[in-house]
Amino acid sequence: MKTALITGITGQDGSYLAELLLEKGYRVFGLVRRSSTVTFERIDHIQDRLELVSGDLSDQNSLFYALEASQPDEVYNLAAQSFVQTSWTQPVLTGDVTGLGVTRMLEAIRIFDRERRIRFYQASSSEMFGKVQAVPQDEDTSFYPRSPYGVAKVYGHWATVNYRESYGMYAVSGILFNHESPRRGLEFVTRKVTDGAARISLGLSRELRLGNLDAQRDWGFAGDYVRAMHLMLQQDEPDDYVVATGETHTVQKLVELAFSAVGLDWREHVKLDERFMRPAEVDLLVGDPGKAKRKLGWEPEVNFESLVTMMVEADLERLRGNRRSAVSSAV
Ligand code: NDP
Ligand code: GDR
Repeated sequence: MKTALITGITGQDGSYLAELLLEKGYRVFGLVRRSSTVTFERIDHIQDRLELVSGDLSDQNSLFYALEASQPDEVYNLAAQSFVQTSWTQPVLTGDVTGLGVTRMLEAIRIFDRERRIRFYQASSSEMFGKVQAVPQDEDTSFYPRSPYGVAKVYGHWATVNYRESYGMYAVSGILFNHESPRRGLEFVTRKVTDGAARISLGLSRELRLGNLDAQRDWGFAGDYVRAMHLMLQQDEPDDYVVATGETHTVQKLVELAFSAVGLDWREHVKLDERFMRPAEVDLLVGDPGKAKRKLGWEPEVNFESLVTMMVEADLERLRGNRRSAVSSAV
C-alpha cells in the first residue's frame, strides 16, 4: 500500500486527487490549516478515510511534522494562494505561500528523506506563460508571467526543476491549464458564471457582473487533470508535462453556453464591471498536451460543453436544495 501526502486537500483539486488515490488503495494524508470555521466541505464525504495533519506552507516546521506523521511515498503540493486577482492585493503573501512555500516543502523532503525515496509533484500553472509568446503553449514555451501569482508559480516551478537537478530528487512539475468542476471556488469565472446563471433562472438574483469577456482560456475538467498528476509520479524518470485540452474559448462563449443551458439570453443579465478587470491580463491560453498524451497515455474525457452543463446542473440542484431546506426549516 502506498502513502500520499496532499497539501491543499481541502481545495478543488485536493478533493478529486484524494478520491482518486483512495480508489487506488492509497493511504491518504492531507495537510490542513487551522481555521475558525470548518473548510472541509469538499472532503466531507471521504473524511473518515483520510488522515489530516495540521500545518501551513508558510511554517517550515509544520512541514517536517507532516512528513514525519505521514511517512509518504508521494507528496502532492497543491496548496497555494491560487486566485490571480487576489495576488495583486496580497502580493507578499502570494509570494510567500505560492512561491517560497514550494522551497519549504522541497527543503523538508530533502532533509527528511536522505534516501531520495519520496516522489514530489508541484502544481505549476499555465499562468506562467502569461503574455502570449507562442500558440499553442507547450513545455518549451518561454514564461512571461503577468501577475504576482504567475511570478510566484514560476519561482516554484524552477525550484522544483532545480531540486531535481541539484539533489537527484524525483520532483516533477505539472503545467496545468485551467480546470474546473462543480467544486470550483465561487470567485473563479466558470463557477461565478454557472452559479450566476442558475441563480438568475431561479429568481434568486437579477444580474451578473463580470470583467473581461474577451480573455481566452483552455478549460478542462478537474477530475481528468488529477489523473495526470498521479501518472506523472508513476514514470521511470521525473519530467515536466503540460496538461490541457488543446481547445480555447472566450469568457463570452462560456457565458453564452451557461445562460443558454438555463434558457436565458445572457445579454439581458450580464453587466460589465471595472472591478473585475485585471491590471495586466493573460489574453490567450491554449495548451499542447501532446507530450502528456504520448508519454503518460493521458486523455481528457470531459469536453468544454459537457463541463459547463455539468456545472450549471450542479448549481441548479444545490440552489434548489437550499431553497427547499430554507422552506422546511421555516415551517
Ligand atoms: P484551491 O484554491 O481550490 O485550493 C487551494 C488549497 O490550498 C486549499 O486547500 C487551501 O486551504 C490551501 N492553502 C492555501 N494557503 C495555504 C497555506 N498557507 N498553507 C497550507 N495550505 C494552504 O485551488 P485548486 O484546487 O484549484 O488548485 C490546486 C493547485 O493547483 C494550486 O496550487 C493552484 O495554484 C494550482 N493550479 C490550479 C489550476 C486550476 O485551474 N484549478 C491550474 C493550474 C494550477 P484552505 O481550504 O484552508 O483555504
Ligand atoms: P485564471 O482564472 O485567472 O485563469 O486562474 P479565473 O477564472 O479567475 O479567470 C479567467 C479569466 O476570466 C476573466 N474574467 C473574470 N475572472 C473572474 N475571476 N471574475 C470575473 O468576474 C471575470 N470576468 C472576466 C479573467 O480576467 C481571466 O482572464 C485560474 C486559477 O485557478 C489559477 O490558480 C490557475 O493557475 C490558472 O487558472 C491556470
